[in-house]
Amino acid sequence: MKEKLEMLKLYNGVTSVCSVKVRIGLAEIGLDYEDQRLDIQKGDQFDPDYMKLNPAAVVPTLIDDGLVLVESSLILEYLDQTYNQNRLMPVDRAKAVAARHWLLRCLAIHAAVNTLTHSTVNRKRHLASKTPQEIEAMIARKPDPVSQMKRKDLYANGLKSPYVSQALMHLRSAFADMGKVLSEGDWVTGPEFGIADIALISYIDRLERLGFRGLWLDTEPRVADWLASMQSRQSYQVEVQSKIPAQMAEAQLRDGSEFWSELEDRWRASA
Ligand SMILES: N[C@@H](CCC(=O)N[C@@H](CS)C(=O)NCC(=O)O)C(=O)O
Repeated sequence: MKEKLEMLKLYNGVTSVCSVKVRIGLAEIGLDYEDQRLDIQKGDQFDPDYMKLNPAAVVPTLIDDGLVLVESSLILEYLDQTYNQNRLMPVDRAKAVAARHWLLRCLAIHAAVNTLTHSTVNRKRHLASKTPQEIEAMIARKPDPVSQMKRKDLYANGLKSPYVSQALMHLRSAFADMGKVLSEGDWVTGPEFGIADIALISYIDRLERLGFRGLWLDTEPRVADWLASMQSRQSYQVEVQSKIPAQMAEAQLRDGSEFWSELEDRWRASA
């Protein structure tokens, strides 16, 4: 196990799903960290100094003793390997592969949750508070032209965007697979809590915070039970529940719930 020479530094956003994922991982392992909070609504991620660390201009970024790490799933695995003797990774070969598969799937699941967040509450807020030119300028700051294209489409078309169809397809298969594995054990890779549970919690939690729990409640009730177990862990309470201001959480739920009926129609139509 590596000796920790200096405090880990985590650049993160308070509600950002991939930041939450790493913060929960740090708490589960029992690692302290220096909390470098970025306001991604304001655009702190585009600061040129920050972009030297994370050229994609996204959070999170972890600094460990001069080593710069990006990508939340990789950061989780690095922390487990370096400071936790791989205790969050299943020992069983097949279960370890399954855990890594979930870490990879997080890229698509992240994109899906990002789509549902931006096509609903974020779109509504930006359209209400910014001119079309301001929205265009905000999107133009994103370094990746494909991300720009996606964001433009979500703000133009909301839940009618084709990216929403893609998001629902990935979520449907993720929930079905979660339901299946959760019928075999309490956690995503079996009877032991592990890295795949930490990797997935923030995404499902965000959907619930948007008022979209109908995406799994009736069809995959085991996902709801798993989410409740995750939310009762101390790591979640400390790193999510107590850090997201109540007012912010209430506004997200109120705004998101307005879109549930339209989203539900799309969800049923795409089944
Ligand atoms: N695959 C990356 C995704 C990182 C990402 O997109 N982060 C979001 C917050 S969850 C972000 O920083 N967004 C800022 C923006 O879109 O400008 C990871 O898991 O770390």
